[in-house]
Amino acid sequence: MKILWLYYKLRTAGGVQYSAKINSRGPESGLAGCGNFMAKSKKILLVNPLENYSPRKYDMYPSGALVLMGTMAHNKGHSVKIVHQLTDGVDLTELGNILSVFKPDIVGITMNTFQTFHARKISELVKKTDKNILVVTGGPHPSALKLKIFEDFPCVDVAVIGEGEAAFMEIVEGGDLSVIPGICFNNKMNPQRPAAMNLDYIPLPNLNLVNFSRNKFTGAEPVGAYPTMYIMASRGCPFHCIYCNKSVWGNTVRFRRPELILEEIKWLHEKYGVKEIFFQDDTFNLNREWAEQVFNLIIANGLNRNIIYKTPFRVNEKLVDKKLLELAKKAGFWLIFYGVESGNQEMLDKMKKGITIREVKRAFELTHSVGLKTIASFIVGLPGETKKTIEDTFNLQRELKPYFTGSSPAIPFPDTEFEKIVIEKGHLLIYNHDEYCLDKFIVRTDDLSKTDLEYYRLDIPGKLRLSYLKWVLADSFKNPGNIIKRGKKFFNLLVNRPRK
Ligand code: B12
Ligand code: SF4
Repeated sequence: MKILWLYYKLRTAGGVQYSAKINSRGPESGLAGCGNFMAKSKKILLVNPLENYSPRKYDMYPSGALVLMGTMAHNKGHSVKIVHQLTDGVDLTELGNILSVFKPDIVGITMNTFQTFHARKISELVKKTDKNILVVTGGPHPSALKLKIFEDFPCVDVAVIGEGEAAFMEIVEGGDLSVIPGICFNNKMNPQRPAAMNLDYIPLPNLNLVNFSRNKFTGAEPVGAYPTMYIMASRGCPFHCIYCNKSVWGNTVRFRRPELILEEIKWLHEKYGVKEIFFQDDTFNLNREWAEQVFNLIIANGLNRNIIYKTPFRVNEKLVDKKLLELAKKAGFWLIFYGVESGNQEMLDKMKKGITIREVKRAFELTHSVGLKTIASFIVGLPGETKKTIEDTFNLQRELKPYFTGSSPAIPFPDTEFEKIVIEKGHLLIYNHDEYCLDKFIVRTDDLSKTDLEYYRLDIPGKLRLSYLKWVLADSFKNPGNIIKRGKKFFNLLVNRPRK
């Protein structure tokens, strides 16, 4: 009777339908032997690949995806190892050693579009080491590419599309790959998995899995205090900016319970000594009532005394006002990140940003008036960009007087409207994701060539050197260890400016 009950529990746990027919790709698929997962503790290696091109020595933060899924698998009794290739200094040879010693059943690779080259190399290495290891990938890039991922990544067995934790746990627990919703397997796409509406299941992150205490993660600049970590307090965004890849969280916004967010803050602070938290939500001020609850709980629990916070807000008049900003300030927020993107209204309209220049100016004035610092972030090279629109951006940037600012080249991420536009217009200059990276133009506009864009964009920091220098000096006093790193960056900015 007990055995029957256990069997029933195993079949129904977490809504997972288990099947004996796990290895549905058959022995010739290279998965022979890895199907027999049921009721056995698995060894899972999770890897955050290097970026295609990166000047960085360390990751800014641990991969939220790997920490989340690693924690869930660890809590279920599986043996989990997480590798950040960059921060841990793990090249392919070292990874080969890890594979030989750890002998994982599953290797999970997280992948955004700037990590394709190394993600592929890792998947190839895994299959070369042992073809029975199941290679699973997920993240914004596979979620955007869906079935096409197998063309570019022949050594990947399973691609998890969108939100990954439920699907991944089902894979780990031995679910039938041919029916698990939300995955691509065997060149077929299984039915979509609906977005998780209740996010209460998200566990407290086990940062021991990434050896967080050694404090190598640099944080996203500017950092107000170390150690720094981030929290995703909500998922999804209802806006439709043409350059944004939303293939993971989608348009339906879901908010985590403020009490559980508070618990995560306490956990990060008490267990790992975290002193700065970056709420990286797409728009923290989308739901005013919820944001106020979070701020009030932080204040009521005294978590504004030893921890500081930063977060993105939208500038829209109906979303931001002085009262909200004052409450944020009281809750220990020191920096608000605004995605301004352009100083030209037509450009904002074309990119469907849903904001006006007037709202931008108003938000910056209000934010500064309550004593909060700001980041103004811009994109150069979206459709319609001209010399004049970039000049408008310089001018707005100077007028806003942000504490920190920067611009990124517009990147046509897969599955975005921007990608469709540049392909249609013949403005996509390189169609090889391995070449995509943070600092390179791969598009042109009607008016501007790639070289024009490079030149005019670097002129933006030219106009803003003073503000950057001011920040570097202030930060160097607070964190002397960063002086050399920042100095180099500033020097590069001055010297490596392309000349026409
Ligand atoms: C936090 C964040 C960062 C942080 C930290 C990222 C990190 N270490 O995890 C920092 C500041 C470092 C960062 C940097 C960059 N980011 Co960023 N970032 C985000 C943000 C806001 C949230 C990501 C996150 O942590 N979510 C929480 C975790 C739990 O979710 P997740 O990573 O998506 O993982 C889920 C699924 O994707 C899936 N999954 C992911 N990996 C795996 C692996 C396996 C095996 C499985 C089964 C499932 C799975 O399951 C997870 C759980 O549901 C997203 C926007 C967004 N709202 O998603 C952008 C986003 C991921 N970033 C983006 C970009 C472009 C960048 C940058 C390249 C540059 C930039 N301008 O921001 C850099 C470079 C990063 C790099 N390593 O190459 C893009 C990626 C687009 C693309 N197609 O690749 C996004 C989607 C923003 C956007 N809408 O355009 N980013
Ligand atoms: S850029 Fe920000 S506001 Fe625009 S769609 Fe993406 S997440 Fe939403």
